[in-house]
Amino acid sequence: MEKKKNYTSLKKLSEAQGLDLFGVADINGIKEDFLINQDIIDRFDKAICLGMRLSRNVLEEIKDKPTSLYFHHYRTVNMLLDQAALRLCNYIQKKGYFALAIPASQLVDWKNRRAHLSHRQIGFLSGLGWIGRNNLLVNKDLGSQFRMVSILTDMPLECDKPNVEECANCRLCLSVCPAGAIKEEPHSFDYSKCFEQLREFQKKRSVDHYVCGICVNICKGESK
Ligand code: B12
Ligand code: SF4
Ligand code: SF4
Repeated sequence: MEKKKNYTSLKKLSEAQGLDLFGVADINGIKEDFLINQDIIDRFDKAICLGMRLSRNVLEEIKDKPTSLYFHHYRTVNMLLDQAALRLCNYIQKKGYFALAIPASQLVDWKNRRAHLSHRQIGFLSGLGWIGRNNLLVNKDLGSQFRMVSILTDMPLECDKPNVEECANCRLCLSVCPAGAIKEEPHSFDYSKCFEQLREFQKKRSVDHYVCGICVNICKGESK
């Protein structure tokens, strides 16, 4: 009863801030891989994943390279996600539990290009979508057109179940990737080719950061 009540209150709080996706994952069994100090990570057994949709009009301006509108949008959505996560953390802490927001986009291991944890993995475990051929989390309604943030907590909460859907017959993203990084099987995705392409965009000053958005634009989901 308490778990359901807490779940509903947090979901309402996230919706009130304009967020589109909410899910909770059981992280026992995966938290050892997080790049977070052991004494801190021991406190948590769940992760809340929040998702915010991206603007269709901003994405549609992307043809063969990232645009400055997309770069601005990317930063704005990250900021909104980080702020929403912080508000949820404060709410949880006031209720007497631990909570830690993991930044929407921050690297802690530059050599291996890893963050504190993978929002894709948390999003998958909290039932927000499946890992697509484009290596992104794909939601039934939003496709890949959303960004995420996660919050670690020990608050009693119902946990969601992973999604069993998949890309099935869709192959739209395979032909649009300028780097040829997207393959038939999600696990064959070529990180190096993708990263080289993003560096190339940055070098040519298309945008001043490692963004692209081409595979995000093509993966629209059902809410077209
Ligand atoms: C570093 C990084 C990059 C690096 C890539 C390095 C890397 N190894 O991921 C670079 C700069 C190249 C990059 C590129 C992009 N990124 Co990036 N990136 C990140 C960041 C900051 C960290 C990722 C990380 O730590 N990876 C470490 C590895 C171990 O984890 P992972 O690859 O994320 O997860 C894999 C495993 O966990 C496994 N897995 C887990 N569960 C399951 C279940 C099943 C069934 C399967 C098969 C696999 C599986 O599959 C996952 C996907 O391969 C995250 C934010 C975050 N904290 O998660 C954003 C993030 C992944 N990026 C994102 C996006 C959108 C992009 C770009 C489109 C750029 C842009 N904004 O225009 C491209 C897309 C590239 C692509 N198609 O994958 C979004 C993805 C949103 C979504 N809907 O999925 C994230 C989550 C940021 C956010 N806050 O939303 N990124
Ligand atoms: S565009 Fe189609 S094939 Fe590519 S990730 Fe999205 S649903 Fe999967
Ligand atoms: S982000 Fe760009 S280069 Fe990387 S997989 Fe998507 S379309 Fe290809």
